[in-house]
Amino acid sequence: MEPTAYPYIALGEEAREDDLLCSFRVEPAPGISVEQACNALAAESSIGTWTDVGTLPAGLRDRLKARVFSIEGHMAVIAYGAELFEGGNMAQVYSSVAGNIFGMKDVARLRLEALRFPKALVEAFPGPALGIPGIRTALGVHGRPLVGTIVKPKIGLDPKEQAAVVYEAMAAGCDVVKDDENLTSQAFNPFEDRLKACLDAARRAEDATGCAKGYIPNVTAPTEVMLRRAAQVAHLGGKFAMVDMVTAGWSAVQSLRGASLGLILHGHRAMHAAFTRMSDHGIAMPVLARSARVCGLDQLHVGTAVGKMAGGAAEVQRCASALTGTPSEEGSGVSGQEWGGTLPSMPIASGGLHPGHVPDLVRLFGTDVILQFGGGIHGHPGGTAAGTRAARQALEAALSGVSLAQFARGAGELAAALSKWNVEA
Ligand code: RUB
Ligand code: CA
Repeated sequence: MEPTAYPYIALGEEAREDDLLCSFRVEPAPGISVEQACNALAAESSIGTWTDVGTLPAGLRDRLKARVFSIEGHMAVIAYGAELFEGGNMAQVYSSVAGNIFGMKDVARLRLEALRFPKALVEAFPGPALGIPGIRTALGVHGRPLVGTIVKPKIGLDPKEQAAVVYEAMAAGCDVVKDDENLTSQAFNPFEDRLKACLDAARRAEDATGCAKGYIPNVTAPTEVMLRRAAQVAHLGGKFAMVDMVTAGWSAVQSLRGASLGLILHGHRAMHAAFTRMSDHGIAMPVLARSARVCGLDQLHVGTAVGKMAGGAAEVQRCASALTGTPSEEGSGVSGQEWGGTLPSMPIASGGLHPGHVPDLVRLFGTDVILQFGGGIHGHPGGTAAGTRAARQALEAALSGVSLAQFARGAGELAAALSKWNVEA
């Protein structure tokens, strides 16, 4: 074989079935060619370093090195052999293919656009314990999106006040009610007191409505504390637990999943936009969504396209299909993923939503989605219960193909919501 200045470049080679594939957008630093940058990326993200080392025999390098097998403009695809990865260790995967490389001087900008796990690696993780079918069974809701709310204010209420909001929203028609991402166990609202009060509220709402309800407590904390809190949720008969998956980290998520408590695990993604938002640097959100499903989150925030948070329809749909998709729906190559027996996770649309957005959301997501309104329920002029009814009315309208304006003629809460949030109907 011809010695080459760029031993990690293997243009034209085929990827192997059991390779982990990454598609990167690469913007080399001034004076660096794209080949040189890609070579450096492939080396650093697999087995190499900045210079030749005598401790790396050529045979070992050739067996384990990552291979850049395609470069088209700024886009490069790198293949990593399965041997490079430890089964069931997502932190190790990210430390490899999404680690040091983002800080290398050879690249001015670098974005991991897509990541395909080899099937055997997917199967080395547990995946969701319950997934979409388990969520639907637990709540007894089939054939329509779930409706949920985040208690607002984000933080500040005491356990009794929090539970009163939980009850009001559930009794009026919310399937699930959750804590906000920065509510954990502050002095004004200790976790255990809140958990007991809110699970009691959920039970009372179940009795009042005859429908199953889910309170989603945020258990995010240092891992051992988080696991204690989650165990307490299960012990007290809760159905869900929420983890802030980015701030807590993949290993925390995996530990929660590994505890096998029988809970539906809700992933909030606070902080993701620090590295998902820029189109030329960071990690694309669908990569996180796919990884979250692999790790075993049952449901995950993926954006809304129409609400207050950044992220357009194409990105949101890619995230949703990473959670729910089968290989044929996800495409082939780096964009396709073999899922084996891994259950689908439920996408959550949340962030700045109000009832006026519902028809667009149903068009975007179909029925496998949780529509989650915070301000868009509690900010209703008639309060939480009226806001919940308005959201359910909007959903009924959208599912029956009736315009919101028309439906609102016989639904006062929806009419008030459309007027408050200036929905042109
Ligand atoms: C939404 C909310 C969530 C956002 C985060 O409240 O509390 O934290 O969903 O965004 P509100 P994303 O409905 O009042 O805006 O889901 O995009 O991560
Ligand atoms: Ca929030």
